[in-house]
Amino acid sequence: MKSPSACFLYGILDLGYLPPKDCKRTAHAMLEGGVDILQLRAKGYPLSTIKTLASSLAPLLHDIPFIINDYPELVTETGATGFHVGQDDPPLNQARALAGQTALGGRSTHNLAQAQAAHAEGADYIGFGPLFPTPTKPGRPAIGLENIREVHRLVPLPIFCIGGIKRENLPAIIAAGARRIVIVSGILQAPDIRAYCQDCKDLLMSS
Ligand code: 3NM
Repeated sequence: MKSPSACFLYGILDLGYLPPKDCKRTAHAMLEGGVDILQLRAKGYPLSTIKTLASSLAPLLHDIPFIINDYPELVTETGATGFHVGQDDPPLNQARALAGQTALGGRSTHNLAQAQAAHAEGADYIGFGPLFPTPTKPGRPAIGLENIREVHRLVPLPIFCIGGIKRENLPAIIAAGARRIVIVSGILQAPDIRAYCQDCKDLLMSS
């Protein structure tokens, strides 16, 4: 299994953009395009649907970490690798108690203090954003590019910049200091998901 530090392009199967029936096909295209770590994000879906879907996706992923958003209690029974939680969710040690001690735990952070706190509580990686306003999390204030270098200086974890990232603005985000990124709508709305991921991965790996 790849460790988060070996991951650069983080993809999300977000059921706000695609129905459960399209997840396998989309996951394949993302993996072919070089996505290194994949999350299932299913806001508002019943737990039973998330459980069934995650269980059907986990075996496809082999050495790609498979992360479940919000539900650490589903990690073990679905065969996922880990969980991702937000700022309003319980401490990571509580989530790990549900997910199993070997589960990867990620936390969304929106400023430097939150990023340092996530490191202190034992997160395996963090999200840092949203860099730009995004329809995927409407109303969330953008934090811009100014603190990307500083968060990398302060926090010795894999840091995945997120929020409003597209292939088009990726060079500017990399120039601002990002090494790892999450893209949700850019990938899921691309006419050719495999090619889109490949382009983004090439940009990340050549930086
Ligand atoms: N978390 P897109 S921003 C799921 O800042 C999520 O924590 C964010 O979607 C955070 O690539 C975000 O479509 C949405 O902008 C990212």
